Amino acid sequence: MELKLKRRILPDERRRILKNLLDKKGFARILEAHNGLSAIIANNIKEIINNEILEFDGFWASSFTDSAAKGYPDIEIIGVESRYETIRQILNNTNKPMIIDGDTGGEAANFEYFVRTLEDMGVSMVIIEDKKFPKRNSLESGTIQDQEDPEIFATKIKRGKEVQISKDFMIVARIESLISGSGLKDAIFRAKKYLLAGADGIMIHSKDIDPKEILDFAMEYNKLSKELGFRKPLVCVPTTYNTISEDKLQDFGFNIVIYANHLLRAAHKAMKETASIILRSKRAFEAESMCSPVKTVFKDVGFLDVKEKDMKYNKGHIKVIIPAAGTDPEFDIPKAMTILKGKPVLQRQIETLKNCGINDITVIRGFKKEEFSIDGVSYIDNNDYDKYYILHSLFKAEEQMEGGFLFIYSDILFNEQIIKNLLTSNGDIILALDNSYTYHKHKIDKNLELILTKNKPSEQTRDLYQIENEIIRIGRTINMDMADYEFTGIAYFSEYGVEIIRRIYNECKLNHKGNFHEADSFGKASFIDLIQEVIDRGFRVDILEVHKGWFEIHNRKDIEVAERLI
Ligand code: SPV
Ligand code: MG
Repeated sequence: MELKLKRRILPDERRRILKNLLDKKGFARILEAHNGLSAIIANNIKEIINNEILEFDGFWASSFTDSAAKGYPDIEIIGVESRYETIRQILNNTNKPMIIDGDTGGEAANFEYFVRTLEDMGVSMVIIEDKKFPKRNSLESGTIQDQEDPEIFATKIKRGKEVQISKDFMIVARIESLISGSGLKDAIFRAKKYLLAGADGIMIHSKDIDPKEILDFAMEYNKLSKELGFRKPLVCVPTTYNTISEDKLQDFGFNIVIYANHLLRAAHKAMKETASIILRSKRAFEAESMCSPVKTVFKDVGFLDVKEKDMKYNKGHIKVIIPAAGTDPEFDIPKAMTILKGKPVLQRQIETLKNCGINDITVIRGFKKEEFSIDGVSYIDNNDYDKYYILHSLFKAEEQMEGGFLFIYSDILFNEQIIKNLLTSNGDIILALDNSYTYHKHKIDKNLELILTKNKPSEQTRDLYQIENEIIRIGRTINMDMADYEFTGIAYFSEYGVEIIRRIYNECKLNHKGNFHEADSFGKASFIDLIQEVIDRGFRVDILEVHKGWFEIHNRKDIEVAERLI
């Protein structure tokens, strides 16, 4: 899961993206945003069509939607500080470029300060319209649409350009001649004037449902560009003439297409319908399908990241699941209850976990469940432990997995550091792995759970930082000489990690037939068989490399060794 707080960019870096895009690709697709939430949606939405990833290249801070979202008409009524607040919300939640609808830009000295602040914030472009302050929105017919004297407007552009200090900030002149009724000729006359005053581009606006008048302008603009010997980006806002495609607009020479108000209008319609359904139904049930699930909103605004991190760093809240239901022919009691220097293995595990501040521990019992006499943990039973092995024991505690958990084999001893490192590592599924067995592998008579990783472990014995690596194969049948690591029996699952394994487990439970990786059947599957399935389905399984600090009780001989070690 991409953490929301990682979706960041510094102002200088963000500001230059739009100019680079226009220079390289010659086209940008822009969507309106009017607050943090709409910006999150505009920033992150992606569609894949014919192998092409489609997304928006940046945002339009519309004066219409910023005003409407605050309950005002679009008449330059909301002050500049209020505009900055909306812009800040959008910038804070995104990492793409931003174009500001600067209305008329106000009086020239005001505009200079506006340019200064927008440039500082990392905005890429401001578009100002050549109307008299205070303007009226252009889309409503019958409103007064007084255009500014072209000379005065050109001076405003020039003064704005003189204030900017970066190379990348752009001031675009928006021409309202087609809105005011002054016509194409006036529009082209103004375009020339504004470009010569230093405008970095021209936006031609229209509220006709037929794109003809803006296409005519585009053709004249191309001629004008030839005459001037340079061509600056051309911008349009296809709100009313919405049947023409981006491709066609591009063919006519448009470089930026702005979808200027759609997220606000969509929200407005959905809000009205939802409110009315609740009123008519006298309850909210009927409105539910109109609404995003609460969790989706939580996820988009980063609340689930917070929850996950709280869980990870506030160690007391991480849950632990220890499956201990199975049998081992060498042992006549559950291995977890084997006494090591007067204390059962499980008791020692619990003490280590409690020393790490972890108290929420669930143990799955099965074989000789009456032997489990330790307090301070919750027990769940897998009474069919002889038919359904460890993986199914784990999933008896499916509810306890919610939000993320630590998985620990019941027959291992480990120190606090492994747990602490696991809880502060990055990844949604992380297995703690050790490669020290490679130094004494000739002496090993056990069936280890071995691992192949994407990158070979470093020869270096000491490293300051954990190395990033992922598992590609896990199993008991991997050749010991080929393997990179041994699984310690300790793993971490984030909330998203849990979502992955739950989905896969439940789907396999319904549909899987025959062998399941190294198990004869899904019923006999082990934990590592599920991990292999997770990897085969394309999910990443990270590693935490540990050197010593843990010990597994494989057989009776190990008890003596463990007792010596304690
Ligand atoms: C806006 O989105 O605020 C605009 C475009 O200025 S329009 O509303 O079409 O005038
Ligand atoms: Mg506007």
